Amino acid sequence: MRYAFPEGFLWGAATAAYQIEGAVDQDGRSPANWDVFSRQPGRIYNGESGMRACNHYNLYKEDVSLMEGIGLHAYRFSIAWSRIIPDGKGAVNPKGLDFYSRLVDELLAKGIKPVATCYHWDMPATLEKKYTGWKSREMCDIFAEYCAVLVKALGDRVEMWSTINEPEVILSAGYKSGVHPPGLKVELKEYRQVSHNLMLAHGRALSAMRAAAPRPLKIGIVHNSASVSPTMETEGDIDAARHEFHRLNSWLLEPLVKGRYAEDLWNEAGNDVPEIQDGDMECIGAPTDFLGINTYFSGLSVSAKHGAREFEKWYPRTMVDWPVTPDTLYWTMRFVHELYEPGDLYITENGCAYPDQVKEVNGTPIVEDFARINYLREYLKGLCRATQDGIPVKGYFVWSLLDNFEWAGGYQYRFGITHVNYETFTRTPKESSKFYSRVIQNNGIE
Ligand code: IFM
Repeated sequence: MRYAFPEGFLWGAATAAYQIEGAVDQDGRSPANWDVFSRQPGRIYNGESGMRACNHYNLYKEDVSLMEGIGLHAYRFSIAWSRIIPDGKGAVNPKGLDFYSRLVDELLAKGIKPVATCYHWDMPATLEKKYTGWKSREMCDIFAEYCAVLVKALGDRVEMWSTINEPEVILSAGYKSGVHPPGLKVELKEYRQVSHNLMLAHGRALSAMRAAAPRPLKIGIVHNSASVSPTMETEGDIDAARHEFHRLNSWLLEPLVKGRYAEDLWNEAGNDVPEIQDGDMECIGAPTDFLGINTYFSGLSVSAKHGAREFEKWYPRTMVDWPVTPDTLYWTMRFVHELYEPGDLYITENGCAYPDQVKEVNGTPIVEDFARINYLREYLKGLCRATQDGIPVKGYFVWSLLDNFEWAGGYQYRFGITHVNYETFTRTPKESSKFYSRVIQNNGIE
């Protein structure tokens, strides 16, 4: 059986600045919130940080060659704010911009489409300190200014942009569990205010980017969905799963597409709702060109009588202890499309972590990550089914091109289709990168 994707389907790989670049003191970059946070004892596994990471900042040409070898159509990367505007606002650092300009040129020279994210969790430390991150509404315009600088400089060559990566993780990890900067645990009302600020920052950035762009661009946002799949494909299970999906995702997603908060969730929030100013909702709900979804696993909504996201404990797990649930991409795309109708959709991240190791066979280093191949194959079958249902899924980005710094988890989790030796920075393509290469070549799965 062959699982064929629509013609023109965009196959890519994703990374993020702080997770791969290293070179934290180079070319005028100022300290980022993550540099400061990583230095605090007990924050990061093994006391690690992104200080060296994969040294992509200096090895970007090698990394683009790797991409070319795989046959990637597109590369999704993020931009380090502290390289571009070291003080957070005001003066632009030309050397910082120049790095991304060279990266983009290198990609284009190899026929790879650059896809840029303005904010994937790292901001200048001074900004975070002054405003306590996204707690302050003032951050919205400061962020918009930074995004406008980016499109002014790179918009002639980078057509596809997202403003913010995973608002939900920024909120839950930064302001609820405190395992990411700024390391806070705030009350629910304040939490919702931070959430509102973040969405407003997206809206303000969107309009500033459109105004500054040298040509029409495709601008969206990337949401990490809390996915839910029905256990059986009965009407009852599907309805229960859709309902649960709505409960878990609509607080952030409905304002984006409808310009208002979901009524049932708003009413349930009682007094813990954010303060909204005139014009906020129009700004948040301004039309985008696509919606990116990051998803790795789903909970199973067993049936209407359970009606909650549950995790089946006997499912196989990846190293991060996330269940392997191959239907995830199908149901996520279907529910997002049915509930929000956002137009073009992309899977902007999907993948898995295993403790991959390099071994030598006849003098050749190889990494036999067969569990990842299995994961990708089965998940992609689900995505293919979504395209066959007519859901407008336009592309897929595997997470990640490289093993990298997995935030509070440090370097223990290897998500890459390329192995990275963190001492020598040697890259070794894993067997999964060869599998992925064939998927791209065939535009489908055999
Ligand atoms: O590494 C992260 C990434 O930065 C955001 N999405 C999830 C990935 C895996 O945890």
